[in-house]
Amino acid sequence: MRTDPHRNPTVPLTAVRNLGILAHVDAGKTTLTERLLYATGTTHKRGEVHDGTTVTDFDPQERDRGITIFAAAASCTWDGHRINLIDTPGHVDFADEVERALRVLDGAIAVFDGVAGVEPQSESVWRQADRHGVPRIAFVNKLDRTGADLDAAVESIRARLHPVPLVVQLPIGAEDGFTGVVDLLRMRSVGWAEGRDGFSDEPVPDALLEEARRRRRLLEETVAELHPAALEEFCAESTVSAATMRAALRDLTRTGDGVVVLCGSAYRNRGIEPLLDAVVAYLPSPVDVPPVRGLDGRERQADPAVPFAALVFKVNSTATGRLTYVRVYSGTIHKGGTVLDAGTGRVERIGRILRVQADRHTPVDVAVAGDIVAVVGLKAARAGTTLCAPTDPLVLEPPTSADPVVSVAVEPRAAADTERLLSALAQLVEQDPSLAVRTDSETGQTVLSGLGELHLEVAVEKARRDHRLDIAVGRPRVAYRETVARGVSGFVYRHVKQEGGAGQFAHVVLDTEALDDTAGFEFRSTVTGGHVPQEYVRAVEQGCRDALVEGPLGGHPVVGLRVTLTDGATHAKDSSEMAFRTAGRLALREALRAGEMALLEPVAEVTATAPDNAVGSVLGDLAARRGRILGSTTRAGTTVITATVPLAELFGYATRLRSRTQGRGTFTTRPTGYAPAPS
Ligand SMILES: Nc1nc2c(ncn2[C@@H]2O[C@H](COP(=O)(O)OP(=O)(O)OP(=O)(O)O)[C@@H](O)[C@H]2O)c(=O)[nH]1
Ligand SMILES: [Mg+2]
Repeated sequence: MRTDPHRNPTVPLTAVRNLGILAHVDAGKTTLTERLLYATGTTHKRGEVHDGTTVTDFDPQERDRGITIFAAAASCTWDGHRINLIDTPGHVDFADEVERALRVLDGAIAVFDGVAGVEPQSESVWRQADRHGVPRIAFVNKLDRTGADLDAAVESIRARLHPVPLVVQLPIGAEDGFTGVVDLLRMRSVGWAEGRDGFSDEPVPDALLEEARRRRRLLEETVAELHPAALEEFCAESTVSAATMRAALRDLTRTGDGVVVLCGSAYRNRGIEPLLDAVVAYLPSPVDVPPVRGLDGRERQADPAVPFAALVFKVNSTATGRLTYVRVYSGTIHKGGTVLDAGTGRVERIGRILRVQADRHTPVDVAVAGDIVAVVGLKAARAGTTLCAPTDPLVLEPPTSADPVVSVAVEPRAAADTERLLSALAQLVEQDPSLAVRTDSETGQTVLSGLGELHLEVAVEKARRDHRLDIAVGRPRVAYRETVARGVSGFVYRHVKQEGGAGQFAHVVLDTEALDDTAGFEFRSTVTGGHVPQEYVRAVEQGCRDALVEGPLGGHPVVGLRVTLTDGATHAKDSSEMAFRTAGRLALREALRAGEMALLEPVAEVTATAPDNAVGSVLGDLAARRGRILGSTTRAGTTVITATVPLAELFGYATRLRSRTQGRGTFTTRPTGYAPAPS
């Protein structure tokens, strides 16, 4: 029976599934989300991305651009379970939005394009999910497309992502003639008819029986190899029952040793109901995942009766007020109740609690462990803030955010709008922690930084639209770093101030050297004989960290450096932590100047696809952009080229690739860190 999720707030925790939809850009996440909502009776018409009518791509820019930019939540009910979904963006510039969503999910559907298989960003989000220990099932989408091939996609999952694929369906028909699947667990044929809702469930047609039996056998053998109970049954009975298989597949999903693979076509509405069954059967509920742990190591069970703890993963200012999206991990909150914002240390009142359906919200009175809701009334909470019971504080680990690598100067076209622009930018940064705003100390310009060209373009456009501002945007620039090319040893620095009053005395001796980890900073002390007491050593380290902010080459942050404090001296009266911190800062600044520094620039891995006749031209262009070709593969008249290219050379690449390939080329990028820049 179809039920309204909002009227069914009291499903037991074991029947809740919090899951994300993850994939490379354009794999079909939003379309799939749309179909999941439709199949569960949550919506009554099927929206399309290209018409701008989907539930989760509701932002005007998402509708205009046809891509997902912001993670959006929606929920539906299936077979007595409440499924809370988060549709995530696939474009790499919004990877931080995915990171924040992953932090609060218990499971995920990884979507793959049935033609392309595993694409670069699917690999990246897969690794992100690995890092968060989020169990997944795979959905190979777009089987209706010309060239779609489930087996090839499965092989690319095995080769590039490494879990053992556990394929539980056999497609019936191919490409335009793809009409259904054989369910290899139940050995039934499931079919979908054009233009009709629901599905047929019939015996496997004779023509497919042999192939279906072969694949079922293969699945049994693979599962038996990985799962002791399945192995036992397989040895005793020389087959594995559907019930044992289901239990084994659930276990393997949770451990990540295997990944259940289903297939279908979201666009054609095929394969959706079996996917919902698989979500319920294999993905964990909030009580199946390990309890959350505070930074102090204390654990909290997913239990409505224990003290409240929740993590904020998104903040959004809307016309109706400031919405704070939270995942409740433990306890219960009531409308009108109070919570402690662990970030500010202030107790705040929960004005309202909303169950979120993309851009529509339904007020509810309570939210319990396992829920994902939005709350109104919190003033300062940001993505990453912990909310907890004032009587029982706990701080959860916040999601990490990547460092901005691209920046643009922004200014209002009308000088009178300066204040409004600054407050619009402040609001953007508050909602998206991977954006940063600063004033350039040399030019006085306001500089907005983010993760990529598109990220900044979207941010500026949002400020334009939401605040009706006319904004001029400068050329994008990349963020450089500085590192040590040649260190110094035994660098002596004396910080002495002794005119009147309390003086300052700190004497330090430093070595500097390059670190293999080009992103890191290491500090150690080899001082002997108590020449520098421990608390002053710490102060020197702090001072060195202060100095890392601006390197000698161009004021860029310094990375890839090890500093060793080898000796020093104190003064009985005039030494202090402050004096040693200052000495550490000035000593390192001078030591870096005395050695040799190198400039580093951000580099990205580019994966470009081009029709065979344009490959030469695309390669030539990449070379002109200081690209280093890593490899290329050709399949069905299309060549996929991978190369590393300095980010600074990639501005405007989309337009160039389009013109060199008559609009048929596509590309994606993935940041890979920093590399030496030409001087
Ligand atoms: N042929 C075919 N096209 C599909 C299918 N699923 C999605 N598409 C189309 O693929 C395009 C991208 O779909 P989206 O649902 O926006 O993909 P997405 O993964 O949400 O993309 P981003 O959010 O931008 O990363 C749209 O034009 C869809 O209509 C499918 O099963 N078959
Ligand atoms: Mg999308």
